[in-house]
Amino acid sequence: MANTLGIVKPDGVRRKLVGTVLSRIERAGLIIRGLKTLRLSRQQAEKFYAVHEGKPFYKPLVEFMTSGPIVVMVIGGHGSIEHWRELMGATDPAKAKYNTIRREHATSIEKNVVHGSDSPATAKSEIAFFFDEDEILPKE
Ligand code: 3AN
Repeated sequence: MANTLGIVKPDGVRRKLVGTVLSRIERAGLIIRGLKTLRLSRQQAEKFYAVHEGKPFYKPLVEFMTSGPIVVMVIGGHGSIEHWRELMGATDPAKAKYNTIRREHATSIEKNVVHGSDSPATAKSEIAFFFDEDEILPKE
């Protein structure tokens, strides 16, 4: 029952998709255990995406992620990591399955509305990046 980190990226907030994303998570039976709105500094975005440093999309990605507010959330529930990634769909919206958030709402591989951790280790470090322990609802 590990938690995962979800983000509504600046394009999603700008396009007023926060409610849609939260609603999909809840309808899927997952639980929102932590939630906040913030704007990443350049330094924070560079650190968050450090694994992509040196890739051609790294700089534009940092630009984009700092271009406006984001919503970060701790998502819990059975199989939350995989389940949230299924709801998001593939990174490239053109390759994402029908009825996924990215297929329905993303406008490009970069402006793809949402983020989700890809493994238990990543989930742990990404959650700690944004949330203190006491900002996360305990598991019941
Ligand atoms: P995901 O968010 O699906 O786990 P990652 O972690 O591989 O994807 O990539 C992080 C973010 O970097 C993506 N959400 C996307 O915004 C951007 N990105 C990844 N690959 C590309 C690419 N080939 N071109 C442009 N942006 C990319």
